[in-house]
Amino acid sequence: MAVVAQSGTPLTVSFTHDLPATYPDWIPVDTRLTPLGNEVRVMTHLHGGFVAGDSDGNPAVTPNGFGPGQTQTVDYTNQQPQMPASLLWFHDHGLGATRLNVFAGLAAAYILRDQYDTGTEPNPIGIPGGEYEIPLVIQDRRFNRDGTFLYPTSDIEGATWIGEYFGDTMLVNGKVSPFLEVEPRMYRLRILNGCNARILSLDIGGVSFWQIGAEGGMWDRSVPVDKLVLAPAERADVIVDFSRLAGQILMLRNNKPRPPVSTPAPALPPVMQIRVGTTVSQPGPATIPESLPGRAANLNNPVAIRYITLNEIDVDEPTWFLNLDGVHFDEGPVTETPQVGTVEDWVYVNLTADTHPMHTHLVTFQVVGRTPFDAAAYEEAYEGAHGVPGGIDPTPFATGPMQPPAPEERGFKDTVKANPGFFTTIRARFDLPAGVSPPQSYVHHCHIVEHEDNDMMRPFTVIP
Ligand SMILES: [Cu+2]
Repeated sequence: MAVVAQSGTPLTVSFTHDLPATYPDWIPVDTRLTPLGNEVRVMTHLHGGFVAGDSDGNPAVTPNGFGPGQTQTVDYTNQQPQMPASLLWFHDHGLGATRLNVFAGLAAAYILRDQYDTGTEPNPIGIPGGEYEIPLVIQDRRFNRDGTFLYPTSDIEGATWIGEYFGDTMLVNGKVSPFLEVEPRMYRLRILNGCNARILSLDIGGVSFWQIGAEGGMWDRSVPVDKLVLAPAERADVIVDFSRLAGQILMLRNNKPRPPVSTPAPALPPVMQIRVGTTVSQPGPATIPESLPGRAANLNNPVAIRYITLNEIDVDEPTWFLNLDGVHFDEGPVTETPQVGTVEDWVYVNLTADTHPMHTHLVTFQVVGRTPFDAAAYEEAYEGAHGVPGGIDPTPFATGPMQPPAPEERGFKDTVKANPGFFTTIRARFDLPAGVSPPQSYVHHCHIVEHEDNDMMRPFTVIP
């Protein structure tokens, strides 16, 4: 399903818990991580939403979530410019159980329109619309022989939680072995990586993509890209021209992402077959528009810089967990407290071996760049009980200049790949929606949902 809303028009939504009171056996809860054991507690988060803390669906505000028969009612502001025409998604965010609730199916698309991006054809932008605009939600899954979903348990004694869930079957919009029939003309594909942990690197065998936007909406111009490297929760809005491919059978394929992106995922190449027909029923746009009515991210004058470390502790032991700033999610005082209306730089200092897609609630951000550094030396200098604490500048350990963001990072984003061997700098303005007063509490976390659940997430509070 998808909710379609208008940018600028607020929406009130009620989510009612109509699920069983406790988890069935095929959803293996690790009761060390959940606030109420094996009870099903749901909480829906609008990913990319600019909303008040108590409409955000986050565990800093409602750590116990919502139980059977309870209703979570939220106000989605759809306010401009923070929520322009864009592809968002809403999904469960239950504390310690997000990976399981999303895996089991609590995720869907949320599409925002405006006067330019109307979703119809023709439109003022000159891009494909109507049935030629196709949202593609990609998720990998495993199955039992009876067709039910399989989520494995840990083989570490005393643990149920696993470090990452990787499927052996790709689903697009919930379909196994999907195919898409297209006409030989231009299409707009809106792709969301909805996997728990898999980083996708997508291509259509030499067919070019023209990317026109990402998480934070449309850009100011189109950018050619040959592959789409999307970590969990990242989105790409692309135009693909099938007009010279009439009669061909193509494959949307997933490849191993190139370094410095790093992931332990086993290979899973086939995503979706694309069958190009021979007749066009509606010609649509003839050219890819060069300029677009969106925006590039260009924030200035940060008033603060925060260093946030990414640590992985006791790998392959029963006490295995991940963290931000060397502390658990709810351990100690809230350390990230931006003042409302100010711009801050947040620096994600990756001390692990893999890429983590870091997601901030409330704000979309500019990717400033990634700086290579000697992670081992930094760690050795500052290591505490559970990794390196937050707040320590890694710049003295840099081994080269900051690398600029990739061309496909030109717009505002809500999820960024923090690659190993680098510290990654993002910049955001911490505004609050109209009529919402500070303090307001949110979270930021890794969007590998296994990591988020254990315990790579921290609260932050926007203060007066
Ligand atoms: Cu992670």
